[in-house]
Amino acid sequence: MFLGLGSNLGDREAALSRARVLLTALPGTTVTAESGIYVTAPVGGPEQDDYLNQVVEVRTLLSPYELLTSVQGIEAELGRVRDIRWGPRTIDVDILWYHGFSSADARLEVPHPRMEERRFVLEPLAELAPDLVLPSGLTVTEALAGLPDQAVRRNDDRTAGTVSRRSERSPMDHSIVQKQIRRLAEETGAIILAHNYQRPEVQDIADIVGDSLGLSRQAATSKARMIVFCGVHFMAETAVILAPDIPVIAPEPQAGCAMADMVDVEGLAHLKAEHPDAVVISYVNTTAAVKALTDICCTSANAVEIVRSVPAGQEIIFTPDRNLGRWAAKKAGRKVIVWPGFCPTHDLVQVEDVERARAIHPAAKVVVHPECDPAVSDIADAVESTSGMIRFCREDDAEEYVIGTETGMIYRLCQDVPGKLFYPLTEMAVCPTMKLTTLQKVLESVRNAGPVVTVDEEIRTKALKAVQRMIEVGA
Ligand code: A4P
Ligand code: MG
Repeated sequence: MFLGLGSNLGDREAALSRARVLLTALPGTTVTAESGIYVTAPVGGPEQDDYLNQVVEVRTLLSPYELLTSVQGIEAELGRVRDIRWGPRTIDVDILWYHGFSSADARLEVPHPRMEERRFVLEPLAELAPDLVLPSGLTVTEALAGLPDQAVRRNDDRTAGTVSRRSERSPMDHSIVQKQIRRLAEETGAIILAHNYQRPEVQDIADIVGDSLGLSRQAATSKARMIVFCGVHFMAETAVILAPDIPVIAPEPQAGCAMADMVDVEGLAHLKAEHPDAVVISYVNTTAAVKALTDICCTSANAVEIVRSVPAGQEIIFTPDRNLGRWAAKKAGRKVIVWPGFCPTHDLVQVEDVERARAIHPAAKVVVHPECDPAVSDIADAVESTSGMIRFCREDDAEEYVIGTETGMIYRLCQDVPGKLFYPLTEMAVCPTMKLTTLQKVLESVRNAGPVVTVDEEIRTKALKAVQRMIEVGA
């Protein structure tokens, strides 16, 4: 996404700088590159002072209209008054370009209809994206060559070094800590596993990124001296269940799973007593203690298959996710008694989000996770686990996808399925505990070889049976 910033009233430089800070503070948004700042003579409008103009590149999980509302909020906060069209302004933030989106709606015209005529836009844009092809079919460089001269000058008299240049990654430079972690991991023989929902900078230092079971399977066959599991607690426990001889480290021991905590041993024992012949299927998103009371585990990738594997006529209890349980039961054509748990992050996705996403991205397919409400899954183009999403988007012939799962998955898909576009179904889908694991915590955990996750041996052997049965059905 490219935004044009302009100011010709008040402290112009401070306004541009403050706008960049406020952009970075928007949810799911980072300024990834900034052009230099240009002093430009006003184009159109009443007689007014020179402008300072700049173009910034942002990555955002906000939809185009959410971004528009947000930038108008920033303009208001910076004292923008709209009295005369093209009149003097403390700040103007225009959405020049939103990848994969175009619109002629007067509320939001994208690409910006006047950008090709304006040197004060194209000169700074050329620093960031000279080869970007504009609606006329010309690249930024070619469009600039055909423009009449306008008084536009790069403002290089600012203190040396303060003019930012294009940076490939987010403005927060993680590279030093990342190098330290990788060096320590190699020295100590640690393998770092990261879930698809982890922060991008944590995914980047992992040996393997994947879904919870895929990662635990890696743990089971690993020859590493220790396993650093960047995810949530039940995932580290599952690794301990499968790889009891290797210390499993959880960099952030407070990172739990709200859904896993919704089913407790006493409650499940009670339900089992009411249905003594029922087969208990538990999603891997459960504690080891609940797994120990379970006959067979499942993941979102194999839930349908596991439900189907239960002999017809036998009762089934499904814990803890009511959404996954109902969806799998429907697909398998079976009746299940579902535990009323849910993932708070997926459960907030609504049918209206799908309708809105389809209106904004008409060419995109909507792919959601089965932890979403069944009303959402029913209208999606595909319902897939996280590993299933990667496979689906890679093999499918569409070029754009709206993704209904935790937003960390967008980063994963961009890495694993290059050349396609991914939008979050809602930027609200952020798992608070998945994001607790920071690079700093990973560094400390590798350095301290702790905190180590433990599982009582009796519970572990019982839980292992439920996990192994699942693996046997899969095989
Ligand atoms: N709107 C439609 N499309 C967009 C978009 N892509 N980005 C709607 C942002 N807003 C968009 O915008 C008016 C309405 O346009 C908004 O309510 C929004 O829903 P505004 O920012 O309030 O008004 P404006 O900036 O005065 O108008 P506009 O049409 O955006 O003007 P421009 O094209 O930005 O021109 N000379 C120099 N040297 N430097 C400048 O920065 N800027 C202008 C304004 C004129 N001359 C200039 C400069
Ligand atoms: Mg404007």
